[in-house]
Amino acid sequence: MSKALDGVRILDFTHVQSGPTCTQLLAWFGADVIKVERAGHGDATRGQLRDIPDVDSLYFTMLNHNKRSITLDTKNPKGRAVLDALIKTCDVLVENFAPGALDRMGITWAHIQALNPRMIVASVKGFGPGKYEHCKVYENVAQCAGGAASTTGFDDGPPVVSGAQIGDSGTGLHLALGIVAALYQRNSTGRGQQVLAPMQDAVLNLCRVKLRDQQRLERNGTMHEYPQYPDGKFGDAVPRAGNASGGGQPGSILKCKGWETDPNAYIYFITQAAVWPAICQVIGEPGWIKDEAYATPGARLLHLKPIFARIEKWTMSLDKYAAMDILNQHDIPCGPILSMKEIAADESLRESGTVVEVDHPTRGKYLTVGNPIKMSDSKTEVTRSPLLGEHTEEVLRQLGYSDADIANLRAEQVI
Ligand code: CAO
Repeated sequence: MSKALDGVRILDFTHVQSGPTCTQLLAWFGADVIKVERAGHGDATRGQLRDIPDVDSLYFTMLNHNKRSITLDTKNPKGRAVLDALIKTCDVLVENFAPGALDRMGITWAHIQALNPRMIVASVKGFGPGKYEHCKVYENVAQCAGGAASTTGFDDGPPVVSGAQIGDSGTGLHLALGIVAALYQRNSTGRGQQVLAPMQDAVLNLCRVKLRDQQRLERNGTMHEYPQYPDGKFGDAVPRAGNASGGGQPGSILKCKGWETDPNAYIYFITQAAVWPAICQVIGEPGWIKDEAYATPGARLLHLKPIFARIEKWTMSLDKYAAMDILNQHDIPCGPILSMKEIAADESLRESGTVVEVDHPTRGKYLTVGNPIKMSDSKTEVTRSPLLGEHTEEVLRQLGYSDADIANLRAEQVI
């Protein structure tokens, strides 16, 4: 079966997490991704958070599937020549170096354009143009600068960063979309272009609803779906909303049976207006269906705390899966709080290829997250990440280098 991005060649100059998630997605869609790593060192994540001595870390292997790896000292003139040859033959260069690093290597936009005017150059940076454009940025910095941290957590606690890597993997997703859009536009223009996805901007895009709420707050001084309503106080910026549902359907995380010992014995429960009568029946409060204090969504907003306290009395009598089974029978939107242990064992996620077991020559079998985007005519097969420089000779031969050239480059530690 063909793949969506068959024939697309990616010069993958990415490292750590944000850039590699982008090129991994492109590889899963069928692109030939050639990861260029520093000779002798490789992507720093190969050695970070290792669980097995001298073996590529899960950090690296889980971000670099389906790629080829070559080592190259791009600051050596002979290494630069190899890089230039790659620029001439690839469609896209993806990088997430610190600001200015590519220019310092001599790989400017003008240089790339002169070699290959069809090349798309895609970059992740921490910030876009402006006062912070020269800053190095990691995940949590982006979550803080993009508005996620100030709006996450509880009202009486400090800002909180999310376990979801919205700064790194979230930006990688944004960049991948920019790249495929640029490839599509190139079909009609014949030209490459620069694609930039700043991490702050990507996080803000994912926090769009909070900028919506900032404006609602400024206009009305209150927001009725927030836990600060009706008893607490609002300040002049969007407050942290705990586990309140961000939309117009109030929701909360509620304890289930076993919560005293199991940190994940909880369920997310949404009091969707359409199923309010069913909720009342299920929890044993049929009188609430007609009671004026509870009958309408507007009235309920004044009583969310006692409503959820009553629902929790019911959820605490059941384990989260049993509660989910009953609620689903009534179309009441809910979801169990799943631990990573539970997700790793989830049969549906395994069947769909979102949780995949991969075999690696030095580490053995490990679990990874496969392609979360499913396409009917471009199936993803997850293959292991490459060893450092595993494909250096193969790629150099494809570029026309002879065995003697390759031996010389190796002797001079360029590869
Ligand atoms: N051969 C020779 N030199 C190479 C090379 C190669 N193959 N690959 C990289 N280098 C060099 C770079 O040219 C750079 O040299 P200079 O500092 O002399 O310009 C140097 O290696 C280090 O690159 P870096 O500054 O990007 O790396 P760092 O570890 O200091 O910083 C990070 C890491 C992530 C903070 C920074 O790259 C960054 O801000 N990137 C943009 C934002 C981003 O993607 N952040 C998310 C990372 S995932 O959490």
